[in-house]
Amino acid sequence: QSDTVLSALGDGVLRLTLNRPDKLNAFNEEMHLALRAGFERAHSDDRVRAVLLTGAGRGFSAGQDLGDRDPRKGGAPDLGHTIETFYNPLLRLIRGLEKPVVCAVNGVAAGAGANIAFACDITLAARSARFIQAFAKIGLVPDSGGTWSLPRLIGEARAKALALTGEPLDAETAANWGLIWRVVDDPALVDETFALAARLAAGPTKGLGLTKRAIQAAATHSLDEQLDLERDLQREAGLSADYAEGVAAFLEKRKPEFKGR
Ligand code: T3D
Repeated sequence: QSDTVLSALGDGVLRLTLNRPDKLNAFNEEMHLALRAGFERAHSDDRVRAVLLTGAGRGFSAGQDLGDRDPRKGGAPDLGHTIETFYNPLLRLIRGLEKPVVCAVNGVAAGAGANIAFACDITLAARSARFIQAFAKIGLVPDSGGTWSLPRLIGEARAKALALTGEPLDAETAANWGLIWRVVDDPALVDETFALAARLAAGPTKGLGLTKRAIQAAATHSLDEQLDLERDLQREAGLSADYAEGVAAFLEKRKPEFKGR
């Protein structure tokens, strides 16, 4: 058990809080493993119906802990190995989780920290937050899916400008461009994102998970492939207990009680 990621389950929401505030929640190996364990739990624990990812202190995450990459302490590290061992599995866990992942960007999100926020399903940011493709400042390439998500979310021109300059982007512009869902006044961020995550967690999460799968698949599908996928997933959703409950509740003019099955 590591305190580099705080983990709390309530109202069906697994809240994962990056917790190295002195380092703006930069990733060291311990925090990577703790966050991975959190998302693995989200995959396997049926009580988890949604995840809320956020950071402790004034930052969301400053990406890789550069203190662990000090060239004065040894030879060049194999970053391909660290990406394969830590960042890529994390991205696959977030994208592959068939439950909503809400991200509350409470402050600066730099490097991998920014791109992890963009990989979540619904990302809200505090008005004071900013996003930085910090890789450009130290001679690296955007990772954590950044070269995939940025052009898809905001187009090649803006993606290249952000990635090549490393200029910070304020939260309001990030929302206007469609990089994130919404900006929230700083004091309201925690309550608003938790309320959203809890609302999703109380919803028909089986169907929400299938919806996530469908929208993500569209990135590589033709229209025909996507129509076939929609048919298959709708068949699966139509067999769920939540669908039966949703229709019954509508017809009986009452609030549905979804179970995520
Ligand atoms: O290596 C691999 O495995 C490959 C994968 C790479 C993925 C990546 O994410 S590469 C990109 C790494 N991140 C960065 O380059 C960002 C570095 N940080 C910054 O540029 C700035 O800190 C920020 C723009 C994010 C915030 O600036 P500011 O002025 O608000 O805060 P600060 O004073 O710079 O930082 C506060 C403290 O956090 C400070 O420590 P101190 O002086 O108070 O003891 C600073 O050193 C520390 N900190 C911030 N970022 C990192 C960090 N310590 C280690 N690693 C960091 N990334």
